[in-house]
Amino acid sequence: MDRGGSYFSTTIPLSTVKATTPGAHEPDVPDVKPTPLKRVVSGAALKELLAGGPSSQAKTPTKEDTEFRAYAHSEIARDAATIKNSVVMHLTATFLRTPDSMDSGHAYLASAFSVRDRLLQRWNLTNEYHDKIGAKRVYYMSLEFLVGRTFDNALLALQLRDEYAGVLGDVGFCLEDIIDEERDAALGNGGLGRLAACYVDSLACMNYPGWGYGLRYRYGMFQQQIINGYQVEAPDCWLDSPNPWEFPRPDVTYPVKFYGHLERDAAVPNRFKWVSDVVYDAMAFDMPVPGYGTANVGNVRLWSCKTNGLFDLNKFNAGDYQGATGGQVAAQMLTNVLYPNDNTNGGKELRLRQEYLFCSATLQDIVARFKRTGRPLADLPDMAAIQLNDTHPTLGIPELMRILIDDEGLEWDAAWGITTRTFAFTNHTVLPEAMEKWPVPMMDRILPRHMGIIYDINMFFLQRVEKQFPGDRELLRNVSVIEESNPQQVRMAFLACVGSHRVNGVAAIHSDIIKQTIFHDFVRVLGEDKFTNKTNGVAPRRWMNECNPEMSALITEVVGDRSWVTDLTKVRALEGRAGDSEFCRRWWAAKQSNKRRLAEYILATTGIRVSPDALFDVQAKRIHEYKRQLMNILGVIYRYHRLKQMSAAERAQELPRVVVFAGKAAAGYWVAKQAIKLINAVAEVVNSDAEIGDVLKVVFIPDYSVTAAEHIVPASDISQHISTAGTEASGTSNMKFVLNGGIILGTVDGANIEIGEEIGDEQIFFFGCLAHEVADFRHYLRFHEPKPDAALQAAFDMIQRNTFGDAHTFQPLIDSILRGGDVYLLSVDFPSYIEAHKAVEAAYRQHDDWVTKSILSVARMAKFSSDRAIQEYAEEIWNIEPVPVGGHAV
Ligand code: NBG
Repeated sequence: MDRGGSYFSTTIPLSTVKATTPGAHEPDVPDVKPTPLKRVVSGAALKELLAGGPSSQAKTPTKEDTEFRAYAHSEIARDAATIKNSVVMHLTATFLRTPDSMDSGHAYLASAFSVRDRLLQRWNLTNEYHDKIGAKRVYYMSLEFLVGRTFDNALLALQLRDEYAGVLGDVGFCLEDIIDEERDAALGNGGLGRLAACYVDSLACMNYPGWGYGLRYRYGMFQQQIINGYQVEAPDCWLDSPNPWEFPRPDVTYPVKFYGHLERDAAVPNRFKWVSDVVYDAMAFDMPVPGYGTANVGNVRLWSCKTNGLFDLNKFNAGDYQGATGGQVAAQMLTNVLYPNDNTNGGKELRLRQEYLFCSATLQDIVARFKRTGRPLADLPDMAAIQLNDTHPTLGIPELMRILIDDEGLEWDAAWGITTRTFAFTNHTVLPEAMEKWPVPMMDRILPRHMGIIYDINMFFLQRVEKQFPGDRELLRNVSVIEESNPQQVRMAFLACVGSHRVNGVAAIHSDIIKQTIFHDFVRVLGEDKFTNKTNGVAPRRWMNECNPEMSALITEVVGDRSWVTDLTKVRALEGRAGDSEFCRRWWAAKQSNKRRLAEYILATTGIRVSPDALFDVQAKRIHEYKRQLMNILGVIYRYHRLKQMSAAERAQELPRVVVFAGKAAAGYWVAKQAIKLINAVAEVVNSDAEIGDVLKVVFIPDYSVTAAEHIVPASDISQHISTAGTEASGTSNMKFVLNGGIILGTVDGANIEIGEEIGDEQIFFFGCLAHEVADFRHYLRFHEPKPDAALQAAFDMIQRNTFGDAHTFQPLIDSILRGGDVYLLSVDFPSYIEAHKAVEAAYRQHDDWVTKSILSVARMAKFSSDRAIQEYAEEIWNIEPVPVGGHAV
């Protein structure tokens, strides 16, 4: 059975999730500067306290606890002189510079290292405290953390931005320029990795004991250059200069085995010894995660494959210099590069080894930390919850089984009980091409012990299914972790589902779809309760407070303080001002100023001059067929066609528009890269057409990144989220754009639906077919030629007349619609897409109403805070509680 094809063959009811009101998890963060607290516990006293303090179960603060908290406050003083001293100290002692020879690069590094000192101090206290009271922790395992920059975020979290601006100003530097010296940590592709970054931010801000675990890639997401209109990839050597935001931990290093053979332990059934010569070292680097308005600092522990011990002196002495370093090179390869794929699964052997290195080091570390508590292994699920961010970390399940059985000597059933109570799994996609599967022979060769464990997991599971549904062989085949293809494949999503106690999707519609498609049979076997929804969210710290200072100031004014930064329900207060014309004027002024900033950024990055008075229409996300950038640019071409047919007087009546694209295509994704070429070809022609002028401008901003998004997101009037219904699991940029007062033009898909429910139909422009109609349309288009409407045909004609260069270059894009079955239904949705654009224009011309829409949207976005999402995970899946260290206001 072709499971991929069946994903879309069921009827999907639209979301009916109601608004949730996040609890008041975070106390108000006062604007006033706290007076420096005195250190009340000496280092020795602290040691004593740690040795004999409250029992590991105690949660009510004791006197010692209180002292401990006071100690947490006794940190490095916050006055200008101390800050200056610490910056100068790092400048001279860490970077061998003097204040006279300081350039902005070193000003950044010295300042960043001085901020890091504060974070590391809090990091230590947080972890000591959480260990001390025996807090249960969540471990968020993700192969991607798309963090972006940290400096500004840390300054805001520590509430030291003004102080650093002052100190740097005194020595002739502007803080904004210094902030620009930082390179993004681009350890992720797109939404999945950025979600992980928002989630660790929320964990820290909400005082939840929790760590992220991932890999420290030497090369992050490639840098995108646009040459002759084409995407060209260059390596992202982000670690070439010192990285202040990580702390190397050579003391935290684990051996990780590959290949080899198994030796059965005759005495204990199910127990094996895995013998192998290929052993690499995974070494930890800790990235502190600043918590806004709290003393808690979170952590992301990233593994780097270490090369020590792999230098072969014998080969070197024999003159084989390459051979001598061969082991080192092979080890480094494992954490050299982030796989730059988004929603695809290359199935490469190196990727499997990368995943295993990650899982093995992480599970060894978690078990070692647990064992330090002295509690029996059966208690592991009471102390640790592990969340699998998609299937990439699924090998953690057999790895924990291996550790418990082979290293710790547990029986299978006991180990399985512990494992399934510890793990939970988030699915992020329904796209068949993204479903991870590994050929059994490959897995068997690289990880022989894990292949055996997976076979056993599957056998026990299928025995249970057989008992429950006797004789239903099709069901057995459908739910088997091993796909009976040639060669057989391990289905990682099924393994994750069987080995976890909860499975969740990332938006209401998505969670419904997975229950009806990929996990349909599992719902029958394992029960509906195992499957749940956790709609994504975004961090208001970065995606409003940091990236949009002017609107943030207005929100603070209306709310009365900055408490909304950690409690987004407070932005509701804006509703009361949506009809206040003076407030609307100021709101619009903030939007205009963001648009001016983006116009400058566009000029700097592309050389194109755009008018901030035009409507800014943005689509910024990974370039993928299902996201339909092609539909957007065909719409632009149609607009251009119409403009060309108008008289000058008619054109003067048109609403000026700047269409902004940004995003990267996977290096091997040819069709997506052709779409980039088409966008740039159209931009070149349209932007230099004197007749058109400012009425239409088309811009492709190169090298989309978190930092680029921080410029782009606050400046949109509308943003496009136009995936074929049922294909975008959630989307998170849709949330960011609306939170920043932009309006969505989108399909009835992913989180667009819930955003619409929250902010109201008047605030969102929906178009296109519904998810439950997609299968029928696809079926029809497999057997009938698509019928482009006049508008789409006009766009095709313009391309085919060589308006944008040689038409042959773009014919495959047109063919994907006319001859390739139009899988993403562009021809079906195009007419309603054009109508939706008209509706947007009409609404934008009603200026006052438009501004009201913008304010009301922001006012109603509380649900889409990552704090709400994390609180749901914490309460409903992880069973963890906030454990604040030393109060909150520092
Ligand atoms: C992506 C989805 C998005 C979703 C993010 C975060 C993958 C595999 N999935 O719709 O495409 O917002 O995950 O959940 O990258």
